[in-house]
Amino acid sequence: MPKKVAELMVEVLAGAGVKRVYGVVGDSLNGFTDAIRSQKELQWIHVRHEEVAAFAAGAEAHLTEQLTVCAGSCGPGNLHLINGLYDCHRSRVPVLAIAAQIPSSEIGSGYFQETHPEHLFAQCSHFCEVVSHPEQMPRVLEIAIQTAVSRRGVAVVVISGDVALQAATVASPRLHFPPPRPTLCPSNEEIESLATLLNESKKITILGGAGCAGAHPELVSLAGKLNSPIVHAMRGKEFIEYDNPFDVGMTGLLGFSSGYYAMMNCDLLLMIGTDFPYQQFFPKNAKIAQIDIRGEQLGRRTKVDYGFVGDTRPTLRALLPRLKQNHSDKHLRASLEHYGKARKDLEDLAAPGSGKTIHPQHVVRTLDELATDDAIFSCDVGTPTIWAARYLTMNGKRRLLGSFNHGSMANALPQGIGAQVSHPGRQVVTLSGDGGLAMLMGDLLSLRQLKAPVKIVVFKNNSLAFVELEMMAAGLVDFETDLQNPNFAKMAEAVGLLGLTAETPEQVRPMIAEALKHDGPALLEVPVSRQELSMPPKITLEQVKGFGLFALKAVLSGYGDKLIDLADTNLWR
Ligand SMILES: Cc1cc2nc3c(=O)[nH]c(=O)nc-3n(C[C@H](O)[C@H](O)[C@H](O)COP(=O)(O)OP(=O)(O)OC[C@H]3O[C@@H](n4cnc5c(N)ncnc54)[C@H](O)[C@@H]3O)c2cc1C
Ligand SMILES: Cc1ncc(C[n+]2csc(CCOP(=O)(O)OP(=O)(O)O)c2C)c(N)n1
Ligand SMILES: [Mg+2]
Repeated sequence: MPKKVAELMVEVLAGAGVKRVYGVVGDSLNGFTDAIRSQKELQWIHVRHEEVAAFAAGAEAHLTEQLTVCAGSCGPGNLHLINGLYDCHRSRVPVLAIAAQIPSSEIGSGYFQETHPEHLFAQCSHFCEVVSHPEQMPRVLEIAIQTAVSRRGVAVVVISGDVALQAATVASPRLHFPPPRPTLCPSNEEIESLATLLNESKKITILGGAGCAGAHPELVSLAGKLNSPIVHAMRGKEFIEYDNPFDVGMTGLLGFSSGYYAMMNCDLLLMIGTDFPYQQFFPKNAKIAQIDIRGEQLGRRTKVDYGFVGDTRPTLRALLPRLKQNHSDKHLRASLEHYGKARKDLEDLAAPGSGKTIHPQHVVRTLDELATDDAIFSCDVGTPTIWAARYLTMNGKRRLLGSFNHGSMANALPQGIGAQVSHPGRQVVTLSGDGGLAMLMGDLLSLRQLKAPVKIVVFKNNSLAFVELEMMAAGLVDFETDLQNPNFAKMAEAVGLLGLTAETPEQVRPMIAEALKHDGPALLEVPVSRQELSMPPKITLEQVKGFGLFALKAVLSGYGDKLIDLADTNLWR
């Protein structure tokens, strides 16, 4: 029997090191899923919504740095992948999507379930092509894989079910090499000029991001030579913050005032592997140098005076021997002192709370203390992102997943699924919003079916609280942010999970411990206070005006107490 195109596809994927395909089956995918069924190297991970498949594949790709695959059947099936794929693409993780297409003879007729995935996915992929003839396989799939891996991001292969079932014309995969790992470093002259610049500057601050992964010792040595504080962007948290005597926290709305001031008070800002997006947090008068592996990233967020293309680790290795010790540590000491104060204020906010009020900060602080040394966390977009940024401690083994660049709600549970399935022995914990969990709640069912012992902590503030914050900051009265929630713990029990509720501050610790200890998936809901907004590190006139305006409206609406609470706990600290 000649090999079918679908069988060849599976062989190519397995040869490229793919372990899992996340998705939902469907007629147009039958050839592909049947080819998976009849072999052992690739596993099909059955979820309940294709968006979850894409997020889960992205989480696996982020954690393993390996190509991961998701798949959807024709029309609505693969259309559901789209938001998750956007997230993968913007996070630059190598994910391949197989988008099945309607029968090839019907394309263009407005047939049942007809869409044009090559148009739909064009914006969220580096490569998106249709296979309409068996002779295109495996070449098109191999180009897709190479593109996803080398450009880091999404590639999409669109294929009709009937084409996948045809006889392959090529017998086996064409590519037989491991993923290339070139060393990318600025030229000697460029390194020399960067060294001169750094040697001549005294007040230097480093802003590091996710592109510093794998270069922790070099980064810390660099800061030691330059006596410079290190500020990190959110996606750099897991790679930069730990064991780092130069760490002064994050900047941005969710950051620390210390991160903000360290950047604003320097003479030279050195950006390394970061695409920190918020322009208003960059210094206006300092010189700025930027190192990034992608030339197109240079100057994307701020003016840049010196731009270098290089991989962080080899670049810093080439740079370090050329650097002189900076003997002035005033800037560093001031920044560290400031950080100490900002941290202490945040720790005070993590107090257990009184009566029945549970502070979300306390929940995350406790979770941070009780979770294992190599736990994998995911946090929903919304206030859980704030608590994760501020209260989860990274240590080089723990990992943190979020939808940080795309900013999509409902990411935490799907990413938790991908993390757990690909790392069966590790503790996986989601910080889920009550809005975020509800958005893709169907996949709670997958936890049981996949025997994935993910622990879900639900921050039940009965609100879309982050948007409430945004509305208040804009001087608006909050509108349609209320959530009428079910009893999530009972619901979890009904679908076969352990369901727990921490009703008082005293119950938080024992309940988290119980959930973490449970040998299976567990959901812990915690009713948390609704107005625990975070402190913007810099209060601009615009923000004060916004809050002031809100105060007026809020009082008129009878919300005055909320605002006092907000000002007390956050803004003026
Ligand atoms: C609700 C919400 C609020 C947020 N608030 C904040 C906030 O207050 N502060 C904050 O910091 N973030 C915040 N974020 C996250 C923010 O949107 C960005 O995702 C984040 O700042 C980007 O972090 P990064 O620069 O580390 O990562 P990325 O944006 O992924 O950038 C990484 C950069 O490194 C480069 N790179 C990759 N590999 C290498 C390598 N080997 N060598 C050199 N360069 C490399 C890439 O080309 C890229 O330019 C928030 C997100 C959400 C959802
Ligand atoms: C898919 C999607 N829809 C809407 C938004 C806008 N948004 C950002 S945060 C948020 C509220 C999140 O609510 P919840 O999950 O309950 O977290 P909370 O902020 O209440 O802790 C909304 C609606 C978004 N980012 N993504
Ligand atoms: Mg909420």
